[in-house]
Amino acid sequence: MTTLTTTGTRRFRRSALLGAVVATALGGGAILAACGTGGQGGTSADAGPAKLSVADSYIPLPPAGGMGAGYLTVRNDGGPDQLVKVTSPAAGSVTMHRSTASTMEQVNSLDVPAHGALQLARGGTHLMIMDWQKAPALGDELELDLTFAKSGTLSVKVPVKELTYRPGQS
Ligand SMILES: [Cu+2]
Repeated sequence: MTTLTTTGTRRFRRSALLGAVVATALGGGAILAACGTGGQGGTSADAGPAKLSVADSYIPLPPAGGMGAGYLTVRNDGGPDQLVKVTSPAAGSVTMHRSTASTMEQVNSLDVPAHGALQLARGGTHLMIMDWQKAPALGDELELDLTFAKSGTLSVKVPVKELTYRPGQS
């Protein structure tokens, strides 16, 4: 039955992800530590509150029952902040990933630079979404709740687009 196939696929994908998490624990310590100290550095030049907005968000249509990716840009017209958690009522698991040359690793936070932008885009930093409540379809708008260290939680509706979609296309 289809249900069994789906479960099998999901279990396989999840263990692949766990592998990535273990790899992060072994090799990513320096990166996480660097993020932590970056947040505490307290550069006085940009001490004001962050002013965040989200643009160009989309989720390429995931394969049935499969893992999806999420892309978006967090613009910031104020002081520095950090994206520390992402959740969704539409999915059981949303994690932040950073792509490296050969693989990708899970990260606990992503810097939103002062008067700059945090970009989650193809080939780079992205969201990994699993355990959908209901298989996403083209045209769906799925809620993502982005929690920032200083600014609290920002909820955005993210459209599901074709697999080949790039921002700027209609
Ligand atoms: Cu990933």
